[in-house]
This record gives sequence, structure tokens and C-alpha cells, in this order.
Amino acid sequence: MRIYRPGQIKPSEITDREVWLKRRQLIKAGMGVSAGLVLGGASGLAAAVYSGPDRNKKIDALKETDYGKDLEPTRYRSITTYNNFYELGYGKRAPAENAHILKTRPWSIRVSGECAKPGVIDIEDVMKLDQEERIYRFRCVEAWAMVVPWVGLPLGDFLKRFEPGSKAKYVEFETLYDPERMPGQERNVLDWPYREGVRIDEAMHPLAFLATGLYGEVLPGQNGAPLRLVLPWKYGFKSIKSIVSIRFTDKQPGTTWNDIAGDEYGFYANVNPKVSHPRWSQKRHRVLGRGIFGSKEDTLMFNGYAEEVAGLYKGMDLKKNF
Ligand SMILES: Nc1nc2c(c(=O)[nH]1)N[C@H]1C(S)=C(S)[C@@H](COP(=O)(O)O)O[C@H]1N2
Ligand SMILES: [Mo]
Repeated sequence: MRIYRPGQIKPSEITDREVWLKRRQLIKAGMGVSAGLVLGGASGLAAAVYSGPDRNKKIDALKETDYGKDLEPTRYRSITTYNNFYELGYGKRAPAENAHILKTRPWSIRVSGECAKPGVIDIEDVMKLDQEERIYRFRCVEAWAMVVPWVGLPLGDFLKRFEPGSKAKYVEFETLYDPERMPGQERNVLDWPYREGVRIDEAMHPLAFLATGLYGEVLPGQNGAPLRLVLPWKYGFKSIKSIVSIRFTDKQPGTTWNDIAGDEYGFYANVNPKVSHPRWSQKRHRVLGRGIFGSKEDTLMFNGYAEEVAGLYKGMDLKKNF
């Protein structure tokens, strides 16, 4: 099912994407906006009493790399208590409060489509592959940023195991659909399951990463356990969480946010301070964990990774392909 934007809400009335989405959903359901905000507060998810992030199991045999060693990581608490993960709730704290509902075992990932060796791989087998730690800048679309010491494996190396063919022009990713483990899916806020896609050359780029952990430990549920995508030169919404399906395709796949609001969330979603989101500037961002005041920085082209990735987009109009 698709959600259509109501034309009658002025951008100036909207504070952020959660409120915007709630309103859209309520208008679709025929309810008023003021009633919607009251309802929006009680999200319908049973929030557990939450006292702080649990530290997870250490990942063994971790390979240290030099990626991002000059960056200062955002503290664990900020990374794990200010999240976007609508399957686990709609406020920034909700995913941490509800993460215990997301059982991540058993779990497997189906790899299919245009490849010679499609198959299903169990998450335990993914965890046995070489795990590297890399520190990346991470940018969310709503003007906040953080620096995360991710653990995981280069996406390209993982994908090559399935031998993508010449018709594999894009890679499509899907999150688990299971309202029992993902109670946010009981409401039709998004067109579940969450979907994302990248071009094959983007997927094969050495910076593209499948994360299984952070801070040397197994990934917390709120950050997309047991396996999520990380594309450090793109806005946060591209980094799909809790992946169960990866498919090689010859056509550009639909993606959750692009399908809902293609004028606001492009297929590429490369961090670009020169292209504003229709409802906010993308020139500067707030850095999580550094306080509310005096913590803004300039946003860099491709989130600071231009030297590495600009070549992927040579000759493309990045204002059109945003
Ligand atoms: N399945 C799924 N993946 C998702 C989302 C989501 O709601 N569902 N939110 C996205 C958005 S908008 C952002 S900004 C990042 C946030 O990642 P973080 O919570 O680890 O910072 O996850 C992305 N991946
Ligand atoms: Mo986001």
C-alpha cells in the first residue's frame, strides 16, 4: 500500500519527519491533525522501563583497520539511544526501549536474483567471516551526525561470494517483515517491509559495509541487528537495518522513502550540502553527544568521502540525481 501526501499541510508547520509521517497517516485514516498529535504521543507500543543501553557480547577475532582512526567516536550511549527504526517505534528513543522485542536468532539472509550462486546464509555463518572495525562519519537526513566505530564486513566481498552476473546492475535490500518481532509494522506507516537499493558499483565500493556490530560488540537491536547496511557517503535512511533479503536486479529497485516522497528522498541520497531537502537546509548538521548548543558543523560533500566516491558519479547532475 502507498501513503499519499496530503497537500494541505504547510512545510512551516512541520517539525520533523516523525510528526510529518504521523500526520500523513492520520489524514489517510480520516482523523484530524490535533487528535493525531495526541495519539502520536502514545505510539501503541508497550515501552519497557528503560534504564540505558545494555552492552552486548564482544565480537571475537576482530581485525583492526586504519579506517577513520583520526575521527573521534560519538559515545556509545548517544549512538544507541537516538535512533530511527520505525519497526521498533517512532520517537528517537523508542527503538532502544523496544529493541528487546526484536529477536535476532534464528536469522538468515536470502541472496537471490542475477547471480550464479544464489543462496541462504545463516547469520552465524556471516559472523564467522572476517570482521573488521572501521570508524565512519554517519549522517542522518534530519541534520544530525555522529561518528560510529562499526564492526562488519565489506559489502563487495560479501556479494562476490554469490557471483553476480552482468545483468546485476543494482542491489536491493529488504528488512524482516514480522510484526511479532517488529511491532511498528502493525501500523501502515510505511509500506513494509522497509526496502533500499544501490547501484552495483556503489555496492562494490570499498567503503560500503555490512555492519554486524559497533564498539567491538554485537550490534544492538535499535541499530539494526543482526545485519545492517552502512554507506558512509549517503544519508542515514539508505542504511537499511535488520536485513533478510539481498537481490541483484537489472532495474533500479523501488526504495521505501523514494516511493513515499520521491521529491524529498532521492534514490541516490548522497550527502550534498548544495542540495537542500525541501523542508530543511542540508548545509550544516548537529553532532550527537556534543550538547545542543555550539555543536553545529558544516556538512561536507559526500560526508567527507568525496576523494573516495566522487568518481562513481562523474558526469551526473547531482541536483537531479539527489
Ligand atoms: N529497516 C529500517 N531501516 C532503517 C530505518 C527504519 O526505519 N527501518 N531508518 C533509517 C534512517 S531514517 C536512519 S537515519 C538510520 C538510523 O540509523 P541509526 O539508528 O543506527 O543511527 O537507519 C535507517 N535504516
Ligand atoms: Mo534518517
